[in-house]
Amino acid sequence: MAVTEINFDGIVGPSHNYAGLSLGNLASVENSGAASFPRQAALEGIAKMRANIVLGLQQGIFLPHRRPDHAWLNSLGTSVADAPTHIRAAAFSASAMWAANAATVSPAADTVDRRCHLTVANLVSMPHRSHEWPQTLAQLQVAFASPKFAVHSPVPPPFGDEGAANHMRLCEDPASPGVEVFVYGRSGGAFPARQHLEASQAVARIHGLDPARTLFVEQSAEAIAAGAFHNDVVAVANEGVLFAHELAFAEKIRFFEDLRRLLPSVQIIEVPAAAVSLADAIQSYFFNAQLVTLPDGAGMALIVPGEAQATASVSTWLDTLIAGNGPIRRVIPVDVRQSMANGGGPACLRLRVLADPLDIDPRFIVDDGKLDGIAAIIEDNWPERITPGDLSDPALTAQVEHSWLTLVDHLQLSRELCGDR
Ligand code: SUG
Repeated sequence: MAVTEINFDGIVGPSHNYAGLSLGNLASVENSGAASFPRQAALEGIAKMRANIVLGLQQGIFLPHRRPDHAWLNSLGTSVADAPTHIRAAAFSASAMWAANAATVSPAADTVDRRCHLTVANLVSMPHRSHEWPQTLAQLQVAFASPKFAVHSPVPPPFGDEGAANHMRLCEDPASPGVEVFVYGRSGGAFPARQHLEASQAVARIHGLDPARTLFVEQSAEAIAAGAFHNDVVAVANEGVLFAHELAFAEKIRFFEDLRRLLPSVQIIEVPAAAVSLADAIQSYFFNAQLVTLPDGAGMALIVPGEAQATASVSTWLDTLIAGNGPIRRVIPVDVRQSMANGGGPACLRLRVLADPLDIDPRFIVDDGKLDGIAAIIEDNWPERITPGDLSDPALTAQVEHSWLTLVDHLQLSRELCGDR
């Protein structure tokens, strides 16, 4: 098989709930305390993967993390029964489902040793995400064990790294060296800037990127203040196309000049604030789309959350985009409502890796038949509904743990993922 883009989606874990843990993520805060539907959430994710397979795209999975995270609670001197409410909720969070935050990926064509490099994100800015990295690292080490890959531990705190959600790669064609763009935030606003410049620079060095083809771009303070807690809430790139909101970047003119110098063929599709306000962009999440290249020269498709078309300004703009005959030929809505209510759209749920699928551990690659088996386990085991108060109920802990073990066993990953954590 040839090198191709594989989207690895995080399967939504059985403890998916709305505890309002992410300051600066408007949906997470607004839905705090609401009832969640983990089974429905996970099945929505499976349906999204199936739709991508139908489009002819390669699909991979990452497993939910083992929750509650007893090891993390122990390291804080507490337990599920005794922990303060917000710490217990952090130990239960299913936030590893947002695979765009799992790692930053540099394809082999961009790196000095011609291996595909992955650096696990430390996610230190948010306590509930800061304990994801050990289990993410364990999975990536299994999935990408081939010498074609180099999997790195996270950059050390206090430098916040949120992975691919703040990283874009543009290129002439996927197999030739690209331009890697790292977007960081500057601290000091009302909401935390979760991606730090120092972390982005460290990842670029660790991956052996060519400094001449690597850009560090500041996210606009306005975007962060409006709720764009990651760049992928206001911009997305694919091959030679950058699709971004007008107010996404602090120094847009310089960024676009650098990009055009390094990649003269780049097509920049900017959405003016006059057409779609930042508030509408963030509320509808339409930049948090998967911008994918369809097989057989059918152009690109923008896989958007269903909410995008329900927002009048966005829907009008998308109609104009398609009518304009540009590189994006189709807009495809998907229903990931349960994830959206915690601030995660279609793009958050996946990590893109440019590689030969045959170089990846097959247990992490899926087709429709394999998704049938996973969906059956979700149907039979995942809790139907959770309210934050349920997190202290031992019966929920037992169900969440049993559900996870059943899936891991089914995928034959118990040996690797059921260590002594
Ligand atoms: O880190 N939500 C996630 C959403 C991540 C979206 N990812 C990307 N944009 N790539 C976050 O803010 C909410 C959890 C809670 O409130 O319980 C949460 O973690």
